[in-house]
Amino acid sequence: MKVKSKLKKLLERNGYVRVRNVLNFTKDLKPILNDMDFVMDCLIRKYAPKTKKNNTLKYDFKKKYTFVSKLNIYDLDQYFNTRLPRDHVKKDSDYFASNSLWNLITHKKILDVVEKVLGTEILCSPVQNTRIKQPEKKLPKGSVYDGLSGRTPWHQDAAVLSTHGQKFCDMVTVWIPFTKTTRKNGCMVTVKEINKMGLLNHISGYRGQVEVKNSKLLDKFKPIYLEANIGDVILLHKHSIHCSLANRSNDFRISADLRYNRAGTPSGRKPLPNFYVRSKNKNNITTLNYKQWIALWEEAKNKCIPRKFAFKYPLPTFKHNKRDLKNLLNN
Ligand SMILES: O=C(O)CCC(=O)C(=O)O
Repeated sequence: MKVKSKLKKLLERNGYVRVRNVLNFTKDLKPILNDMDFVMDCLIRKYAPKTKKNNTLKYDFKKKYTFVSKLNIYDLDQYFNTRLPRDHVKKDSDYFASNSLWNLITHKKILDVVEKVLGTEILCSPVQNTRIKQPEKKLPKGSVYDGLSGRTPWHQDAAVLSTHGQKFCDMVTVWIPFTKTTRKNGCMVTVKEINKMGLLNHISGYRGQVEVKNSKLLDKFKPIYLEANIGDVILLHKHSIHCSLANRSNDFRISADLRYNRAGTPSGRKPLPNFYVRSKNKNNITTLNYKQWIALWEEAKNKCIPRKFAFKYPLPTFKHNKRDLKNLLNN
């Protein structure tokens, strides 16, 4: 059944929609920050010098994170993200899968919004991130263009899927701020209606970041700053070209980006968990609670260990540069 909602129309036309006041900070978001705080405590207990442990465990969230980020923990972001490490998946590979995050992923109010775009048959996509961004001036130089802790380069979300997923995944991104997000602290930026260009050629940045080819050309378009209040969510079309700015404030900017795909379309990240979160047929919903969700990730891990990677995707590269932004703009 084709979905006909105002929201979907807007998303397909503009490439983004800001939906106001969907979530409640105390009930829906703060529990996730609390769980991240717990993860930081575990990391401090494991990695901090003995003499500093007791004191730092009493720090508040931000001071603690700043401390933890200086401990030189390999792949620190992994501890705050619900995904397996991209490479070298091992039996003890850790990931952030708390009950609070499960509650967010399956939140009725989020699914009500998603249903207006994808229809009633909705799967949770394994392409999801949390992003804890310190003021850019506090970041090590190498992390400034790392999208989980620094600026995110111009890209389309469909570009980070398998070739099959790039072609056939019907997906929507739900971006959720845990802190008020402004131009100053690094909100996302997009260009209205640029999603209509379809999937473009991307290149790999200096740290493997996925970036639209010739992205400098986007500077000449009028930017749409996707500022958002706590409680709002921002929806992105899979072909929306977007990036995020530097955090030039003195405070943290924290967000999560969840994704959902329409049942019957591929996730683009096989064999990672891709399960029904809403369906008219209740028998389709087989992952009913947090523990079953973790079991799916552990099952996926066991499939990834022998092949040693969790996901790989070829950058979209169409022949003869025909999908280069540069060429499309000249047409
Ligand atoms: O939050 C950010 O910095 C970027 C998010 C993003 O690019 C995405 O969700 O696709």
